[in-house]
Amino acid sequence: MIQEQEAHAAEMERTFIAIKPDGVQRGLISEILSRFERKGFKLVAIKIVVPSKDFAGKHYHDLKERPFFSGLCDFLSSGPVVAMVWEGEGVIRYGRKLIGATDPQKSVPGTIRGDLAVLVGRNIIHGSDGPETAKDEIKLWFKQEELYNSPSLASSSSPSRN
Ligand code: IDP
Ligand code: MG
Repeated sequence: MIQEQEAHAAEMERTFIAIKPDGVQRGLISEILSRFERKGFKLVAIKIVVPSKDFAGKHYHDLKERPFFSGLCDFLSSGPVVAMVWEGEGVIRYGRKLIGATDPQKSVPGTIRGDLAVLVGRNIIHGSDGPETAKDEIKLWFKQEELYNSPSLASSSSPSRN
């Protein structure tokens, strides 16, 4: 049983979430964090970074043929970004639900973009769109040692958490 739990923890799903410069500038950090936290997802890494334009281009590499690519990279590198890794069952797909559609005009009320944004170019938050992207983006933004790993259940000699 303990082994099963450990294996489960080791494979726990993770996603990369970033509050873009517009979200930080508008003072929406705690609002966004609280939506993920209240849902029950676990924050395993967080830092503030101002990415270079080159780094922003790596992050958005799949969009490099799009007409808005350069402007998008300029924007992502225009100020502080809150880069995070969130963990939990179904966090990749459900994180996208919490975020809402790419275009805030099409995001339903109740979602982050639906409630807090108006323009597609200023949609305040990024979330990985699938397991492969999540893995790649976590690796791009974080070193392994920056990610919190829960202590092993088996080796824990601390008092019961009940
Ligand atoms: P996503 O952020 O919902 O995953 P993507 O299609 O991956 O959406 O696009 C990345 C980002 O590029 C969007 O969040 C948005 O800020 C920007 N973007 C997407 N489409 C447009 C557009 O048509 N005009 C301007 N910016 C766009
Ligand atoms: Mg995307």
